[in-house]
Amino acid sequence: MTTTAEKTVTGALNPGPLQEVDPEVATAIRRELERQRSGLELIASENFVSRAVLEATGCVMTNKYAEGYPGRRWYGGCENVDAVELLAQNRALELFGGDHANAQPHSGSQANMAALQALTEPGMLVTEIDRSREHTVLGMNLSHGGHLTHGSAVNFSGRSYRVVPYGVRELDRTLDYDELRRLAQVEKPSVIIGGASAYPREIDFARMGEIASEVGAKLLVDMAHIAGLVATGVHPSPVPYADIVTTTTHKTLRGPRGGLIICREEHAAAVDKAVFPGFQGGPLMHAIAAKAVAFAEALTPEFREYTDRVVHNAQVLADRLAAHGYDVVGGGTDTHLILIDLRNTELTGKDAEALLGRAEITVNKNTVPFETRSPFVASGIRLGTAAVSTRSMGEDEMCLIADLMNEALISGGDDIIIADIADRVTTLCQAFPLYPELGVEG
Ligand code: DSN
Repeated sequence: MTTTAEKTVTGALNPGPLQEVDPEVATAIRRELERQRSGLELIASENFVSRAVLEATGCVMTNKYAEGYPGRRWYGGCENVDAVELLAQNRALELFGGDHANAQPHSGSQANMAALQALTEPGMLVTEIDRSREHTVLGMNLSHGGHLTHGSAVNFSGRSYRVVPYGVRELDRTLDYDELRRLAQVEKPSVIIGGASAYPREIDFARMGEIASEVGAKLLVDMAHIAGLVATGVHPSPVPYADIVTTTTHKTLRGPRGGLIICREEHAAAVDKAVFPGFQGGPLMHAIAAKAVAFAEALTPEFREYTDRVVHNAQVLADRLAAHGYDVVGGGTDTHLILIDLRNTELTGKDAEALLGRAEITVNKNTVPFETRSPFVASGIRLGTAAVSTRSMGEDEMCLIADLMNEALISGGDDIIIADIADRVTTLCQAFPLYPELGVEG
């Protein structure tokens, strides 16, 4: 016979720390913290969240089901999650303007699915045999800097709509708005999608809005990469010109992984319906709590200073790489992002990613405009300064990073040279500690 005390313990939550309960996962997390601390993170879509955002991401709201919206839930006990979701919505509108915010998308891709659904009439999603003109969407060509969800043939967007890609001019590899206008006039799309994931220059959303109006199309802007810069006015906002704006929350905006939609009042009901019950069930309330924290941080003057530094750092890094002879696509950058076309070197994007990785510099291979290689090999690398700027690195460090990258890229893969570069990268990173308050275990 068991005692009451024993019964309480049997089947109860194990109160032990992660290291004790699941040492394999704990070890992987500890190693990931160490990797982030000791290497240079130059992936343009990554960043490091604050301690407060991290804390909210790991909070007990992960336990709560809350299908529906604040005040209109399918479950009881939602008073606290209602409070954080309202904070997230209101802070998002304070940051970006617009009439309505939906903070529930689990990701940018799901935000884009919901936005496209909201902008197209029922029945406009097409089948393989019905790719007629009225279902057309214009989206930026993936290899010119667009995104999978803007019409790639392997994605829901390209499978569900008749997609006509637009892109950059061969001459200077900047967005060709005249060609976009011509395509819009010929193709008469229902929706034009603006925004990019590998385009370094400022995007003229006002001009895109004009083109959309001229042909009676809706404008959907995915500002995922530049959201932090838009929040502080460092990049012009799409919100005044677009019917719907989508974003992720974890890139330059420096929040938790997730998505967000801002829209005009006329689309609010359709957006909410498309997110839930259209594409998602229960929202991730811990992530929404962390989004609320990140939005509050982005409203501070410190965040404005941060975004200024992000762009300045990218410009310094781009200039120094150009001085080493690298071909900077678009002739430079107005954002956090740099795209290098390696076709004037012996290296593919895949080679460069691997070489730099061995030197503790993390980048991703990327296709470049007018690409001639497969996306698995690619002719370019994409860089971003959001994460290194969060570590407080500045001009001097950007010059050093460009020099170290160049040394690695011309090393021929020599083990001794690469090991020496990796040592210098680690020394640089140690001077800009990441999450020192988390200690060794994370
Ligand atoms: N995967 C993201 C990026 O790296 O840009 C976009 O979804």
